[in-house]
Formats: sequence, C-alpha cells, structure tokens
Amino acid sequence: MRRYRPTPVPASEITPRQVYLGRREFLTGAMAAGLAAYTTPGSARSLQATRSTYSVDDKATPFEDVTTYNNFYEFGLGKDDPSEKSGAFKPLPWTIQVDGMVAKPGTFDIDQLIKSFPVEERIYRMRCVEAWSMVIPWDGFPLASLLDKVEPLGSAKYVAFETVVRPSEMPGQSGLFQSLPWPYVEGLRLDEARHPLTLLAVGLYGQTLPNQNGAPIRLVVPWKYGFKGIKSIVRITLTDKQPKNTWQVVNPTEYGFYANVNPAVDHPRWSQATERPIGEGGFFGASRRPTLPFNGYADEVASLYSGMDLGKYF
Ligand SMILES: Nc1nc2c(c(=O)[nH]1)N[C@H]1C(S)=C(S)[C@@H](COP(=O)(O)O)O[C@H]1N2
Ligand SMILES: [Mo]
Repeated sequence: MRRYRPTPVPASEITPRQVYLGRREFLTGAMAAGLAAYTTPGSARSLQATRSTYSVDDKATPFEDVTTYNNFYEFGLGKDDPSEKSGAFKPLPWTIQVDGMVAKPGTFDIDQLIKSFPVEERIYRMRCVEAWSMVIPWDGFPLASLLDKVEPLGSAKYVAFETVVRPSEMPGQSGLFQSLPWPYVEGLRLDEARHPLTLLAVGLYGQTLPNQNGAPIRLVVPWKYGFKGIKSIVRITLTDKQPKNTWQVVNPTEYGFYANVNPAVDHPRWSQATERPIGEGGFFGASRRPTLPFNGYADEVASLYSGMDLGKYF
C-alpha cells in the first residue's frame, strides 16, 4: 500500500512541478500560485530540496486546495479566512528563539536555518481532527537537526512550541471576539520531537510557505491530528513538564496532548473511522476513505507508545 521512495535523489532529479501536478491541475496551480503571491507579496521564493525516503506515493492534494482550505485561527475561523486575510502578515525577517533545558540556547534567523540544514521534500499525509485529509509535499528539515544544535540537557523530557502574536497583522487576534487564547501553543514528548518523521516545514510544493500555511516555519507531525502542526513558530522551549497545547486547554474533554490519529477512538461529536480527502470527487462525490492507525505511520511510530493504552491517550 504505502511504498517508500528508495533513496534520496538530488534536487535536479525532482519531478518538475508541472508534471507532478498534471496538466490541468498545473493550470489551476499556477492560478493559485498567483493568489499565494498576492497574499504574500514578493515573498514566495523557490527552495532547493532533496526528495526524502519518508515520502508516500499517494497523489498530492492540488496546490490550490492546500493553500485555500486552511485552519489558522489567528486569521479567522473560516477555511477561507487564512488565505483571504493574511495579506498583511510579514513572515520576514523572522527569528526563532530556542531555550529552556538546553546547553546552547540561541536565536536563529530563518534564512540561516534554511541555509544550514539540507531542505528535504517530504510528501506526507495530513489528517485533521475534523475528519478531512490531504497529502502535502512539504519542504523542510527534521526538528531533530535543530534540537541537536542546541544540545538538550538530560533533564529535558518535552518540547514546547509557541506561535507569533501580532494583532496588527492577524485579524483573528484583534477585535472583540477572540476565538482562542494567544499565543497558540503546542507540545511534544522529546522522543516524538526527535523522531525522523517530525519536520519543521519551511515550504510546500517547492516554494516558501504561504502565510496561510504557517509562514515562515511550522511543525508537521504526520501521525498526529493536524492541530499539532503549530504554525508561524517564534519560540521552542525544552522542558521537564508536559507542555500545554491550545486545543486541550480550551476543550479538554475533546482534545488531548497526544492526539495520535486513531480511527478506533471517536471524537465525542463524530466518528474518526473515515476521512474526507480534500480536492477529490467534488461536492457530491466526496468519497470518504478509511482512516489508518497513526495516519498510516504505525510501522514507524507505534513503538513510541508501547505499553500505553492507546484507547485512553488521545
Ligand atoms: N498557530 C496555529 N497553528 C495551527 C492552527 C491554528 O489555528 N493556529 N490550526 C491547526 C489545525 S487544526 C490544522 S488542521 C493545521 C492546518 O494546516 P494547513 O492549513 O497548512 O493545512 O494547522 C494547525 N496549526
Ligand atoms: Mo485541524
């Protein structure tokens, strides 16, 4: 079913984008690229990425869907809000502070990070807790590479993440109605954070991240529900206490710390057994498909949770 690509290949051998998307989709993709360029004025740059062994062969969700059907509450609650209301957001210049239980804390410039680590293309499944799914070609580097740089202390057990707070550029953070407490925060166990699948994405479809997808840098943890993929990160802190994550804080009966994709454990308000792939089948033909344990990544990650009752930890 899922096959790994055998070996990394040099950037020059990566399928040209128009072939990859298919002709018709390339045309809509080109239109969407125009839209993305509009919402991120002058900032879309292409990235040189090597393809990774961790990719899946599933057909990628069209660029247009990946960049117009989004969850990013800092820009509003609607799926259209992030692409339509993120035009004022400035993802550059950008630094990430990495601190807490580390030997070498530091503040890193996004451009330096992109230069200092090899950027890989990783085609990952993404499963939102709302039961829709996509297949997204990300460009990024393993979170472990950044963690190695700061040298976590033996006492560090978890990694906490924080999104930027910029009410002047993020309409969902200003005004009378605030949908969530800010900053949006997330967390992983240190071994989850160090897992080779755990990615810091700096781009998708071979170019820097559109604002709506979490520019300039966001987390991608493909075996967990999409909300763990915190966007527009400004701070990463190593700690010995289980970090808070925004959705668990606002609704602890529905969302947990682990949030591993598990078709056997229903959300209190809907089934998690199947999912709706975005960009397939049109409105009526929206063909659901079964959701896989750990979103299809069980072989790689199930061992992280041996001894844990997976029906209990959500
Ligand atoms: N800061 C922040 N990060 C966030 C969110 C958000 O509202 N704010 N939404 C999450 C949810 S619920 C999902 S499904 C994914 C969506 O990522 P995408 O829009 O790039 O597909 O981002 C996650 N990261
Ligand atoms: Mo989500």
